[in-house]
Parts: sequence; structure tokens; C-alpha cells
Amino acid sequence: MTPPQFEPRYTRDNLASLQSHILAEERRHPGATGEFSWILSAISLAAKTIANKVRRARIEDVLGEHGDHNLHGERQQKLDVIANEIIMRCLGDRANIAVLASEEDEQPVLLRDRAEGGRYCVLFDPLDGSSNLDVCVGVGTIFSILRNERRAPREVPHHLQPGFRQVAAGYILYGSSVVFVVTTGNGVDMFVLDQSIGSFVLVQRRIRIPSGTRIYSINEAYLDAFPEPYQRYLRYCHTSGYSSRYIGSMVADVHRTLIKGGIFIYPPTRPHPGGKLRLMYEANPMAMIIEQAGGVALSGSERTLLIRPFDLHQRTTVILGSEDQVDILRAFLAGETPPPAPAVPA
Ligand code: P6P
Repeated sequence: MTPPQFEPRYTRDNLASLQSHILAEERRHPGATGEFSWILSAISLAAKTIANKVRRARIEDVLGEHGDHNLHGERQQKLDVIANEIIMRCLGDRANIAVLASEEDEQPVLLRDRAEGGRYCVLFDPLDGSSNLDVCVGVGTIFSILRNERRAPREVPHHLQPGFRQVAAGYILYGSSVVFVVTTGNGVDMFVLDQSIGSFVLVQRRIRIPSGTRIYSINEAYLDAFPEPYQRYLRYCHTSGYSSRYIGSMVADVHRTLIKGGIFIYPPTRPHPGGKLRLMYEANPMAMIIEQAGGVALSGSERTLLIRPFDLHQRTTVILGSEDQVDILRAFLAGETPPPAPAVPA
């Protein structure tokens, strides 16, 4: 009699934590060394700690401004500083990290070179959208992981690499629930923090961004400053059955786009003619997530992940979403006028 064949598979009732899922994924890659789970477990620990701070902010009165300005001249919220310190403390002792680069710090923190085991560079925005904290709007942590591509053992680690070199990227959204979304280049997986057991539990694997969703997300307050093709695109949306959704917190707006579909846009504006969002630790990680989910991520007409960076804090414009929705805007940017959208079924 042939023995029963057990198929390793995820069934509805399997309970997978972030750690066990990443380890399972690593086993699929021959020669994997477990380095990722070591870094991602540190990010998970930081995320749980920040989530606790965000949830208790009003009680512990750590909302509002820190009084300082960060290097970009933006008013620092108290929790920005706290979140930055939490991530530095959780990641700083991971022996395979060469560089930690934060939106909050002008210079990256060089921890160790390749000779001392520094194999990865971790870039992050510790608390994106933090100006929304005191009105209880979802904020998030965004991270990007690159290899320390320097071969020479004693050479200064190199983190200014184009986004297609990312080996992992993700975000944590501190919203109505705490959601951890991550890709290691093999699709996008989503976990939710189960506060009762203190663990991120797998809730959705290989997320695919839905197509056909008529939602556009852009700050129309800057409409008059947008280049003309963007203005023509918005007039098209206004007469084609679109809904406008704009939270003003990138992680929340991108997460909705990933789950529901549609398009998120941060175009050139008068205050930021080159775009407001940061390439290395906002646009690139989000672009990897969206592309891994079957969507498209552009900076103007260029694929975001191909941009060759010159500065850790450089800004870029952002267009990301499902391919069908990005293609409509791309047509306007190319000077074309797409046919009117078909009527929305009643
Ligand atoms: P605006 C938050 O300040 C942020 O950096 C992103 O999270 C968000 O997408 C964007 O800026 C909002 O910018 O100019 O629309 O307020």
C-alpha cells in the first residue's frame, strides 16, 4: 500500500507568523542563509514597539511637534524621533547590516563594512505621514533592503543603488489594524498584528492589485500648479465615473491602492517641481511592492526602479497603481486623449 502523500500547502486554517513565513520562503531558495528573517524579525520587533507608541500616543502625550525641524526643514513630530530611535535600536545589533539610512538623519549610519559582516543596507522612513497623528489618521513605516554591493572588504558600504537592486521592501501601516506588507521578490504578502499573541499573522499571500478600479488619489489643492497633461487627465476622471480618495499619508494611500486598485499620483507641484516624495525610502520600496503585485510604478515617464540615485534624500514624482489605470494617465502624458471611459455599470 502506498504511504499517504502529504502536500506542503497553505490551507485556510494554517497559522503562519511573519517569522515562520519568511523562514518557509527562505527554504525555497537554495543557499539561503536566513539573513532576511534576521533583519525582518528586527523590523517586526520595531513595528510592534512603534505600534504600541502610536496607539498610546494621546495617553502618553507624545503627539504634536518635537520642537525641532528635520534636515528637510519639516517640523519633526515627537513620534518621528521616537520611531527613528526604536528602529535604530532594533536593527543596530543585527550583525549582517552594513548601513542604516533614515529619512530623519542627514547621514546614513555606517555600522560595519563587508569584512565585519556588513552584507545589507536598510533604508527607511520611520513614521511617514506623522503630521496626521494627532487626528488619528493611519501612518506608516516604510523600509527598503539593498545588498552592500561593495566587494572590497574594507570599502565604505554603498547604499545609493537603483530600486531594481532591492532584495526586499515593505511597509507597516498603523491604522484600524496594524498591517505588515512585504515582498522579497517573490510576490507580496500581508500580515496583521494579532495583539492577543503579539505576532504578525499571515492573512493574504501573493497579493495582486485589482484592475478596473476607478479611484484616483492626488492632492487636487495643487491642481493649478500641475503640468497641463495632469490637469487634462483629472478632467477626464471627473467625467468618467471616478472616485477621488486622498488621505495625505502615503502608506495609507498606497495600501488602499494595492488592495482596491486605482492609481496614486504625486506630480510636480510649485513647492516641489521635482516631486515631494523621497526616492530611496518611499518611492522605491512602494514601487517594488506595486510591481510585485502586478502593477506599474513610474516617475514621470520613467520606471521608478530604474532611476540612478545621486543622493540619499532626493525627491521624485510618483505614479503608481494598476497597469490599466496608469496607462490612461500615461496616454495623457504622451499628449494623447484616450477615448471616453465606458459607462460604469449601474
Ligand atoms: P501633501 C506626508 O507628509 C507625506 O510625506 C506622504 O505621506 C504623503 O503622501 C504626502 O506627504 C502628502 O503631501 O503635499 O499632499 O500634503
